[in-house]
Amino acid sequence: MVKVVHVGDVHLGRPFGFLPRDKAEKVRAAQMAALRNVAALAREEGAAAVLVAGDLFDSNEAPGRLVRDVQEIIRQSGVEFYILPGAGGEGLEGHDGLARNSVYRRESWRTVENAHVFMEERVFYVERGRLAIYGRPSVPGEPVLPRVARDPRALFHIALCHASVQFKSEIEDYPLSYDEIAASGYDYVALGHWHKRQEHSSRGVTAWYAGCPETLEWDRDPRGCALLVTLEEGRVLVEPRVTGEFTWISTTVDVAGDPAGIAATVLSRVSDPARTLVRVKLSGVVPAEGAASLAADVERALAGTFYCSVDASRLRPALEPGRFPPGSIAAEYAGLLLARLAEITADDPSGDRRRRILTAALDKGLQLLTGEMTPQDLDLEVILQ
Ligand SMILES: [Mn+2]
Repeated sequence: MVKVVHVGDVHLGRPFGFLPRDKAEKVRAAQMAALRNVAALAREEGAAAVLVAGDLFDSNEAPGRLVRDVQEIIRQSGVEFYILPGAGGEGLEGHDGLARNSVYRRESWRTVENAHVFMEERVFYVERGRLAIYGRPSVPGEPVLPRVARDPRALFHIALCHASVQFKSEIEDYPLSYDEIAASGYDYVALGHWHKRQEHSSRGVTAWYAGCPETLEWDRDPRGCALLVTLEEGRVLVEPRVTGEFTWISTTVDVAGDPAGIAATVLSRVSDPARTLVRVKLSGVVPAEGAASLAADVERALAGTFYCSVDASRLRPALEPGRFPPGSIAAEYAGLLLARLAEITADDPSGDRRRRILTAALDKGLQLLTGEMTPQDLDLEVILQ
């Protein structure tokens, strides 16, 4: 049995420009803490390696002090780190890819004996050759999975890959198909590039995105994780383990209630307000001039959270029956859903849920019908990279 810890997309040094400066600083410190948590997890589990599937840094321009701090965490961890640079080749943009100014070309990496970077396609052997770890830096227009020959004496074969799984046809940046995953024959493919934990195993080959060890934005994993991967003969076990410090919660609340009630609804989902970033999307119907003051009131009521952002852009004035021409699809659609909403009575036990669903259908449907939203926007709400 061999264990490894898989992470990716750490994005150390990210600016978090939407946050006030002092809070952005704290989230960057949490990213560093998450990296220490990853190392601690690997030590506690006796993992043979930490695999970083690209984007360890947010940018090749990472300040020298940040790079030294990261190297110090790795050096002191006592764990072997195998690091695939992010996408982007010579002369190409890329978070921490192998451009001329690549963060991995800095001399200081030579002093970190337990950091192993895939500067080209190659294989590293660990556990006295029992485990082979393959990687190939992603370059546009080229296959993303490593093709280097396999040593049949190794018991387990793992590939690191920074790519986009083609779960649908329009995905084009560093594409990786399910057929390629299945044909690769690896025991495990450690994927990076998408910031949300998800499985993309294909016909017997186990493949996962680990998401981010510290969450970077809303609508991804609420809390950052690493994947603890246990390889046994004929079996691969993948378990998420929390490494993140902050929780990111995004929620849509109907404005039928007052600001205190809205805040209470949001807070019922928050266990540690001081370590939670909350985004509240207000939905529903208000008089046009009331939207800004309602947003401010909700923000004040949630001041006990680490950070709170209230999005009032989805609020809309009451639908006027005359807005859409009679007989048009929009008028029929709005009329149908409004009639259904009117049928829900206060003593209906599932009324709140039904009201939320119907209101969301009304909002999204009318946005689609009026062209404010495209079907692609709806897709993106489901799977985000
Ligand atoms: Mn990334």
